[in-house]
Amino acid sequence: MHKAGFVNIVGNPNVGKSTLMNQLVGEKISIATFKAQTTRHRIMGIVNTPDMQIVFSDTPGVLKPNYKMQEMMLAFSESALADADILLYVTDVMDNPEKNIDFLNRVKTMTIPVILLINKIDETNQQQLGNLVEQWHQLLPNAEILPISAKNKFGTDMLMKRIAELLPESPAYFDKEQLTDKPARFFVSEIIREKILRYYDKEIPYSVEVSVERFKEDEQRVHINAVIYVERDSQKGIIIGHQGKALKKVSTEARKSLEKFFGKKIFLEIFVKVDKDWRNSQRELDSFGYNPQ
Ligand SMILES: Nc1nc2c(ncn2[C@@H]2O[C@H](COP(=O)(O)OP(=O)(O)OP(=O)(O)O)[C@@H](O)[C@H]2O)c(=O)[nH]1
Ligand SMILES: [Mg+2]
Repeated sequence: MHKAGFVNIVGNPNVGKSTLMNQLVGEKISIATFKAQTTRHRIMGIVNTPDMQIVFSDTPGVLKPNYKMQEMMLAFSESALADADILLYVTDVMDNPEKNIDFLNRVKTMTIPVILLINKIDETNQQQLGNLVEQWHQLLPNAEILPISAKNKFGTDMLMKRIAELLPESPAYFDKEQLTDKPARFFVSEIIREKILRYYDKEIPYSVEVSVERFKEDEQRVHINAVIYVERDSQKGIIIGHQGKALKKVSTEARKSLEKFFGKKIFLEIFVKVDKDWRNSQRELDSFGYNPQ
């Protein structure tokens, strides 16, 4: 008997969805940072064993859209409600359940197994956790509740065991060698964007998109040309920084991470361009790969 299915990870921003998926898959597939709205796409991470295939999907944190890109982000989160065999609803010990109550109410009516994960329990105590479990039990009476710490891998083995039990009987959906649904270029742009989330503040990380214009791989090396798109001229100046220092830092750190990711020497060239109001242009968003089904 072979089991396979879609295990979709949803929840409010910054609760640890991407950290969790990376731990469950055992690879750094999805970027995770201390800033909310890190994840913008639906990203699959696939766990394969001879008799099982678990297709995890990491999704953007649920939000109320203020511009078109955020509408696309929400659509990715919603798509994960449509095709899940098992839903992992992630919350953390600071989260406010009322924040996106409409989304939560949709989760409440789902008939598939829902596991509610209370993450970051390393940041709370027994009593507070007891209260949270009680509160969430009222909100999602049909969900199984599991307290975890994704960062410390606490509770994740038990979660994997439970997923394996709940997974439906099915042939594999993807090639058993496949680890994700995204191409190499996607990871290049995400790794560069991760550095931007880390090294710039205010609106900068949210005004940036990274596009990989050239990706040429041979035995020993990968040559990459990437463009950082910003919305305004002033942002271009901030990205580049005084005497180009800020961009140099991003470039150096991205190259190091890319070398780890690909296990090869990386030649990376990054350019900065202004693409006015790209976050509200459907055409630009399409070209950047925001295509929720
Ligand atoms: N203390 C603690 N921090 C955690 C834990 N899991 C994740 N974090 C931190 O929480 C922050 C957000 O993690 P992400 O995995 O990016 O969260 P996310 O839900 O994917 O966020 P978005 O993509 O923005 O919706 C990061 O700083 C993580 O290191 C945990 O178990 N304990
Ligand atoms: Mg994320």
